[in-house]
Amino acid sequence: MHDTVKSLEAMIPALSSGTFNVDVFRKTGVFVVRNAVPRAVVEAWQDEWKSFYSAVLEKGRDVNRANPVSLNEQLPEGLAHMYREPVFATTLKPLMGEHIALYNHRFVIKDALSANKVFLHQDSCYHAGNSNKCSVFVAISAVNKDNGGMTFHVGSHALGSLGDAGEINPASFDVQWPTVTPELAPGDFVIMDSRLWHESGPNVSGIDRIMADMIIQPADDPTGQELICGEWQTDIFFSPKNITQHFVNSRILKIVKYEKELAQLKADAAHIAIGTTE
Ligand SMILES: O=C(O)CCC(=O)C(=O)O
Ligand SMILES: [Fe+2]
Repeated sequence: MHDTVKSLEAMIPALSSGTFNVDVFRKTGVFVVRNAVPRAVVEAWQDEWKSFYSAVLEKGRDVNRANPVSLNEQLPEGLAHMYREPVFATTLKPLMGEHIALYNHRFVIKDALSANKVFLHQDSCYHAGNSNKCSVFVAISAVNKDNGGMTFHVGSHALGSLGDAGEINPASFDVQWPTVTPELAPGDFVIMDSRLWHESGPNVSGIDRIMADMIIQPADDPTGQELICGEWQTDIFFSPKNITQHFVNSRILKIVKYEKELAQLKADAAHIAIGTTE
């Protein structure tokens, strides 16, 4: 076994604590901060989620076809700015410095409409801007293996971006990273380097798994959406939304083009099969 892996295994008990340990995080790429959000704030978020779920989502939500766990619907005011809660800036300063910004805030949920597993991947290949981003996953519900809690491949961020986007085959590497699947209580949060490999199993318990996923980065990144603390360290910005507008040609544009062509070919073939060539 690689010495790196041995030392990562020894570090696993230290990656979950009431206080963030930045030295451990730099090596593991994942850290669980327990019980650090004020109780009243967590309860307010849970109440907001419950009313939002019963008022809007329960009637049938617009399930994201590309990634079913990623909620499409606009969050209510009480959940749309969770990243402003001071504990997140305070926690991340040892890692990111005094100037911190938001890249994206969304919810990732596993309810009856999105109970399936999420394949092993890293997020960095889907991001624009600099690569020193972190997700902060905040548990709104209880999270465990049975309701589709996430599994993290400890230390895998050290490989950087893998150069393509999709499902990783971990057996294809010489190194086998240790894994952790932390159980979370509401209010616990996981800090994850966006290069870290992660996945999640199906929700088999039927108890909804609800988490916020706030992607946070230093404020010198031109893709910053909102300042969280300090001051902007850049005066040049571009939006990661609708990124294909900035390309003459690209992988995404090619996929869109091929999918259209394929749909047309299928439609033509169906016409020929029923003898209605026009
Ligand atoms: O919600 C999950 O279990 C994982 C979601 C995820 O990793 C993603 O959407 O990038
Ligand atoms: Fe992900």
